[in-house]
Amino acid sequence: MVTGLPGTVLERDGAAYRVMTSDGEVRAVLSGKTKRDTPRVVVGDRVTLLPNPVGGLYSITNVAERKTLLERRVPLGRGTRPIAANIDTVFVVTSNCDPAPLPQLIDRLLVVAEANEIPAAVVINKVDLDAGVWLEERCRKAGYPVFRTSAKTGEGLAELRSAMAGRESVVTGPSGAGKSSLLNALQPGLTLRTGELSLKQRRGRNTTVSALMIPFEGGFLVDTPGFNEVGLWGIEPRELASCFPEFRPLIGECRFQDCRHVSEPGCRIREAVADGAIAPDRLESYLMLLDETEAEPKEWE
Ligand SMILES: Nc1nc2c(ncn2[C@@H]2O[C@H](COP(=O)(O)OP(=O)(O)O)[C@@H](O)[C@H]2O)c(=O)[nH]1
Ligand SMILES: [Mg+2]
Ligand SMILES: [Zn+2]
Repeated sequence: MVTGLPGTVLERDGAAYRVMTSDGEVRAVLSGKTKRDTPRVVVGDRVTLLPNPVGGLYSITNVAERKTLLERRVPLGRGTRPIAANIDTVFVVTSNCDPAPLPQLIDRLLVVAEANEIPAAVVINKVDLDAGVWLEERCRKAGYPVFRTSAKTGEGLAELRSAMAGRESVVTGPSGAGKSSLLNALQPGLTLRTGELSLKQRRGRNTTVSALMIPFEGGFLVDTPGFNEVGLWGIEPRELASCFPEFRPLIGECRFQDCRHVSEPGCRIREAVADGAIAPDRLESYLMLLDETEAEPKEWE
């Protein structure tokens, strides 16, 4: 009886996969059974490998149940496509200034994480340039853990490192916030593809867009081209409010069961905004994203 070798999928490589094991990196293909059970193995999948008796590629004989799954919705009724499995945290990196933070952009990324049921955290970088706390307070009030960092002075890097150590993370956020600088400060020499080219530019170049896992701090970074471009496709307008953690306890408490929290009387979420319990610009983000989800073409459903 041969016991399987556990591994973590790093990248798809044609018909094969690059898999990290305790014996180093190997290449593997799906066994016939795995192909039937889990036809779409993705980066982050925890797999069991058996060596091929005649040498060559390993065989993936089992895929462990996924803790989390980042999925992209596909138009025209073709359902969803898995992108990466077992992500522990999505870190949304923003800067306190230079460029000025865009709360609605941060909220959009947080909603994408929520819609995929992946825990999110906010990293506020460049605190050496601006030590202000309004953004931190706003994000904490919404229920998110916040890290304050400076890639320049090293402030807050130890806390960020321990939050990432041994775990699987996605780092996303607007261009110029300091993502590359932060990751490089943690692990010098690191290069990610993320954010270097937009999806449109990559498509124009006819290159494959697929996720990649990079060993990092005893865990992994998921380099998924354009996490923000995973977008809000397929989020139902009525599930949007539940993607705002501080709204969740109030959903169902409004006078109307189908309250959209736009202008209905007896809306508990709008009352909470008026009372100062919910930040007004969080409601603004919700309303902006609601418009977007309601405007989506529906033919793919
Ligand atoms: N003062 C200061 N500048 C920073 C910090 N982090 C990044 N930068 C600068 O901000 C610019 C954008 O950083 P970069 O890492 O390329 O951002 P990315 O687009 O999010 O990857 C660069 O000029 C960095 O040197 C920081 O914590 N403090
Ligand atoms: Mg960068
Ligand atoms: Zn309401």
